[in-house]
Amino acid sequence: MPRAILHDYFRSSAAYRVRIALNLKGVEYEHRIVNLAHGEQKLGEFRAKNPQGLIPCLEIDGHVLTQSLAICDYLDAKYELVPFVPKDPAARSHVLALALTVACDIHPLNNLRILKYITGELGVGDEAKDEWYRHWVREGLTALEALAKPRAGAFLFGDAPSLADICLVPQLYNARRFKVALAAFPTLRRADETASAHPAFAAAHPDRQEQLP
Ligand SMILES: N[C@@H](CCC(=O)N[C@@H](CS)C(=O)NCC(=O)O)C(=O)O
Repeated sequence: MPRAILHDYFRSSAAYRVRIALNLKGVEYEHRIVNLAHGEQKLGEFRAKNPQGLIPCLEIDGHVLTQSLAICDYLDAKYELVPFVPKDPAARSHVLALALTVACDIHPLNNLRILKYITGELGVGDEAKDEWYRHWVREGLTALEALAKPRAGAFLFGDAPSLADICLVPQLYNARRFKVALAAFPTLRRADETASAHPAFAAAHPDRQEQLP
């Protein structure tokens, strides 16, 4: 019996974070696909689990958990294997700052519902929508590069995977999909390359998930 059920969609970067986190902790899980392209996240059955109508949602140990970083925090509190944040308070704050730069200040501006709203209700064309996406990603990644550089190693913080890499890798996957140039971010690219070669990250990659139209 799987220990957990992840409500998932292959291209969702927030769900991708949780796939990585589950793999790093060695937690077995099964996927329940919520097809974002068909708006299934807004439908009653799923919405009863997450009133926000957003994925991911993780059912585990009798709990229904939402918000990818809160889910990562649950897994980290429960399983010691591969700690997601360092114990030292200053290092911990730094890793959280890296992760939150992605999760709070880049990703929410480029989420599906935001892009749909600006093209739908606000009547913005596809070209302007893509430029909106690229603008906020470039701005966010520029700050992230500067913030990460002094304390990065093979990974975004030091030489072990952390919550910062869990957020970085899906965001760079997304940036590439939207053709954001990444040449100016050598620290981020190095960490992404190291992390992507790690089996827990590799198994979580969208190309390794069920592909849906
Ligand atoms: N802060 C949330 C964000 C969740 C989120 O935005 N999920 C996206 C997929 S990456 C979603 O479900 N979007 C559906 C929509 O925008 O309608 C988290 O980290 O879990």
